[in-house]
Amino acid sequence: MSILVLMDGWSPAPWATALQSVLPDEQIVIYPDVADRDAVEYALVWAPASGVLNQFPNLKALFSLGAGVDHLLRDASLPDVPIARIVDPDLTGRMSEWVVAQVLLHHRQQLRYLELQREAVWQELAQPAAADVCVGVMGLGELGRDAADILHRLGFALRGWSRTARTVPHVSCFHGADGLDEFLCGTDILLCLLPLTPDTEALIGKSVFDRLCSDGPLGGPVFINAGRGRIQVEADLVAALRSKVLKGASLDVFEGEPLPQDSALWSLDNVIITPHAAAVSSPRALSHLIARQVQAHRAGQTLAHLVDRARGY
Ligand code: NDP
Ligand code: OXD
Repeated sequence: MSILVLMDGWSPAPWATALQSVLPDEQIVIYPDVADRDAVEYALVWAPASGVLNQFPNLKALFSLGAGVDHLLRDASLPDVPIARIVDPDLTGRMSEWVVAQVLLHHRQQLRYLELQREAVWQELAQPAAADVCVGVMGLGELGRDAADILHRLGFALRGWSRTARTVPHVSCFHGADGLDEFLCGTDILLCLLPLTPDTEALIGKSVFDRLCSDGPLGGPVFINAGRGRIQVEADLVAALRSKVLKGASLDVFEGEPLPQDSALWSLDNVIITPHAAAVSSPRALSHLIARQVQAHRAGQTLAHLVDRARGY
């Protein structure tokens, strides 16, 4: 019996090493060097090519090595076994660090201060209080709720938007298509921590940007996305940033990754770009979660953090 490590774009060796150290009695194999495909019971995966997982007839469960599972669900021939995703304090903490850094960079007008610094200009900018700035969090899941909690402690006002009705401390909650308008019109900084599903694909474009609070204390709304790139319509995003419908943006995810060299986003001076690095999955930290999951499943228990395929996340 063996556990497969299969990934595209990530290095599998650190995952195999970390997993072997916490599951010393298990046989860990790395795709494509798999002598006995029938022996594979569990697979740790990131962005497998469509059809590959179908080659393992005795799979019992799949572990997405990210919180998102769009990289798996796009495979129409995915084996019909439970899929568990990453929910872990290490990943959540990394995402909240990135979110807080980006919110503060825009709130404290750091892009403008850097321009002034380059011109050797000593000039203080008017600074609104955090309490006068509303961060609207799209996606009140594991990551959205943690980010909201920390932003609340920094003093920001908070709104949240989810698919179903949620109650989150210190967050004015809205949900569904009916709640979107009211959510957006009071939002100064729009933070996307949504999963990519058929319902969220291309959700954030011109009509969303136009509905954000245009007369807020920052002098224009800001868009921050660490959810998935295909949730944003990049042509609309570029137009909104050029026309100053949006004052600025921080983007970790893109319609196509790596972001193409010729993307207009690279050259806009009101945009901060990171290369899908907001919350990396750490083999050392996450191997413990995977080991607990494998042990629980072998003991006949239900896996934690299961994905609902019909919902898409
Ligand atoms: P969760 O599944 O815990 O939360 C998802 C949230 O999105 C829920 O609140 C859900 O609503 C909401 N949602 C889903 N579909 C819709 C919809 N159609 N309309 C409104 N709200 C919707 O996910 P996580 O918080 O763990 O992760 C979120 C995403 O972050 C991941 O799917 C991944 O794409 C991205 N990510 C990016 C990383 C990076 O490095 N850039 C790293 C890790 C994750 P409800 O509460 O009603 O179910
Ligand atoms: C994830 C990611 O989904 O890294 O965890 O994008």
